[in-house]
Amino acid sequence: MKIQDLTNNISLRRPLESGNEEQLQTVREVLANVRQNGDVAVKRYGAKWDGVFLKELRVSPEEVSEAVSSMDAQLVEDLKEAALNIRAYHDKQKRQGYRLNLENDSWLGQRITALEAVGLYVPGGSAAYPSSVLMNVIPAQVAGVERIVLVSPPGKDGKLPAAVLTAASILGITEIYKMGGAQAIGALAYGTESIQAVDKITGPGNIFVALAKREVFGEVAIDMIAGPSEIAIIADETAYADEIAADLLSQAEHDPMACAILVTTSERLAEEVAEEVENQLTLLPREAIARKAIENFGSIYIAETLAEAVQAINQLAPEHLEIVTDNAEAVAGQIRNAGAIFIGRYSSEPVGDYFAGTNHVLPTNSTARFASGLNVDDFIKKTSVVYYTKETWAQNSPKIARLARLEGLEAHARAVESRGWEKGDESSGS
Ligand code: HSO
Ligand code: ZN
Repeated sequence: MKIQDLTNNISLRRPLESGNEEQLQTVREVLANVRQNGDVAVKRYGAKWDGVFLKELRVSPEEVSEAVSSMDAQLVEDLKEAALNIRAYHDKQKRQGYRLNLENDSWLGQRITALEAVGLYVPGGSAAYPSSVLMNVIPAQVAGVERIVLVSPPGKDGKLPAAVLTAASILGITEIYKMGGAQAIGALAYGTESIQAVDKITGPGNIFVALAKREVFGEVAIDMIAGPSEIAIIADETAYADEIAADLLSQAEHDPMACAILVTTSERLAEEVAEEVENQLTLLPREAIARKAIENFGSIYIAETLAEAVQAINQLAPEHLEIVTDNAEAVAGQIRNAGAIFIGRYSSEPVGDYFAGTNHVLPTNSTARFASGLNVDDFIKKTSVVYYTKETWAQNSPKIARLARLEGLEAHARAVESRGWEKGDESSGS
């Protein structure tokens, strides 16, 4: 890993994969076809890209129970415990509506309503993570979403990974379809004969899925378009090089485009971590991926002071930030921009990926400057409510009419003025 002096202009901003014209054309064609031909189109694309033609897209209860019983019992327990932790953390995010009482029995309100139906996309292959099923589904359940649909591309054997089905089953999710790619996004957005459309689509996917999500956005809501994983670590003399290296590699193994950065005040640590990363890399099953990530976006920076390190991190706005320093809690207090913060030696990043209860769907590419990790708010909406009684109307309608005329909107002015005293008493609101 390259060691360099911190210059305060480091940036994690990497080109967001935005696909090429040909890929976009394909996605548009697939979406149009699914919109027009429904299930048939979904199944044909499945045959073409997943290598299996399915008569039935929906996963049967038998398939789910078969998957669950094939799993190691301890792993099922671990998933359950993780699910409990995630639920406990997200329960605290639940919101109440509110009411602001005005004079004369008038009131304003904000009503919280869960989205009715959401679809979660679970990628196929080696990125089919049961932990991501938990992280996407639980906030939706806590929000009170009634219908949660899961879609994922099947393997050539026409099956979904047992671990994904088990995670879904632990959460009580029963509406699961074997479909992937742009066709799955089309099916969720437009609906088909066998799949009802949803209101929001969440979850990561390959470039075709990302492009399709962008295309259907507006007709349905989508979550963020997540980029490759990122980890930044602030460490001082008190940190252990082998632990820091291991944590950097934990995110490097996700993707050749993943990013791993150490900012340290200790030259000794910088050198030892560089050496450790190399040693540990050769021992990793996913060495090839992690090595590419380290080569592409792995760096060690030496800062003069912790304050300088903090400033650099706030500019970076990394997805994950670990703070392994003396008095790490105090340092954490100075961080403005990070998707998630892990304090101290024992809060290694994977603690949050799997188990602590915080969400692992987090803003990447420096978007932590303005964005938050997936949370309960992503699955609710807020509706404002106004109830003016006759008295409040009478007091305020001249002001409203004047403001309307200021904007040249006469019909607005006349609408508020049209309420007349002579027409009798106000009707009751609720
Ligand atoms: N660290 C990833 C999430 C994940 N890790 C899933 C393991 N499984 C998000 O950046
Ligand atoms: Zn991870």
